Amino acid sequence: MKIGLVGFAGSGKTTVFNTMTGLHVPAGFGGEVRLGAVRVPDERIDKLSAIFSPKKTTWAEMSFCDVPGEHGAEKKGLSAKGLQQIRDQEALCLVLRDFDNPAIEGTPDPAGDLEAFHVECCFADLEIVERRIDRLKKERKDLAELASFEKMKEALESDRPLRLIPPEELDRAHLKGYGLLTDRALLVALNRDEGRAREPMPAALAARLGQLGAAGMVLSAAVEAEIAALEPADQAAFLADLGVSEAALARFIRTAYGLLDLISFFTVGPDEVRAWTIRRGTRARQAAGRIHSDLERGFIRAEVIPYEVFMAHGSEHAVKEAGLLQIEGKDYVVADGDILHVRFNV
Ligand SMILES: Nc1nc2c(ncn2[C@@H]2O[C@H](COP(=O)(O)OP(=O)(O)OP(=O)(O)O)[C@@H](O)[C@H]2O)c(=O)[nH]1
Ligand SMILES: [Mg+2]
Repeated sequence: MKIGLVGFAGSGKTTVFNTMTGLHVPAGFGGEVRLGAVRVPDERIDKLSAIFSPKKTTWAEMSFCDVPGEHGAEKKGLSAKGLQQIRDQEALCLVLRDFDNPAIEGTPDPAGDLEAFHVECCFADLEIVERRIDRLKKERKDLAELASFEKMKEALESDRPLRLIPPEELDRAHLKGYGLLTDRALLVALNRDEGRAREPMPAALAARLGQLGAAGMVLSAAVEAEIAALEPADQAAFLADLGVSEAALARFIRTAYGLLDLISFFTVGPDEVRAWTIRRGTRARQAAGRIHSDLERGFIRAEVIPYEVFMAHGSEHAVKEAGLLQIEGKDYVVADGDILHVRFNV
């Protein structure tokens, strides 16, 4: 999963990037696009790894991309270059400034910034959608695609992001390659001064996020970046002082997994214990394809042990003895925490 940190100049994107990755990229004006990957903490993997003592343990990964803000523009706005950098991301984390930044005029206006960003993205998408409609009308070929684009036009003109159109109403195969911004999952990080880190998101802002199909979290990036750089054992006391229960990265991951409806399944063995991330609802055969395309192609069956069942019995052998090994076919819907062993033949 690749998440782009986006937003207006000086909102704290680079500081949020440092908070999430534990890196020390200098904050301040501009800079370049930067990438940083983090391990998705999962106690279940820690425990499975302790049992199997594999040669290798692999946690799920999430990567962050820090997209630099644009300075010197007279008003808020995103240039063509800025928009392109945002289009390249899989999911968006919009950082909203809710602290006084001496380098930027005007008091913080996170709700206004959210609207400005939303409107810019709608306009940018509408331009692409209209151009495609003109083209399709001239060519008079693909009526299904034209219908999809008309549907999108209608949504955008009434200020609705494309992500709100349910899958049964829009064939997203038509959207591939267009980089439509409002179809990206959106997670909003309200970035505050440390004194206000424990205040909840204002109700009106939370309601607006709901309307936009977005999720939100509050953080105080400047101080949380410092905390993230400490030894894990030392972090808890500082987080408690700040009034939050867990690290910003853990909060972010929980919010993102919820928003994107992601779950993890595991593979285990003496070589590797590993977490894999999939969307809830993914079937066994497609899940096997995450591991390797051969496993999807030659899929025969999956042997499944739910994590809790495994831990209750302590070994695969004991699970089998107890008659609890599940033998599942290609259409089995993989559940969070399933330990999968795929039988295949190519
Ligand atoms: N008080 C306070 N200051 C912050 C917070 N987050 C960032 N800052 C400060 O705001 C300034 C800008 O932060 P950056 O992280 O560079 O912001 P940015 O969005 O990456 O900026 P550009 O990439 O130039 O658009 C820096 O001086 C940060 O130290 C915060 O939560 N509280
Ligand atoms: Mg920056």
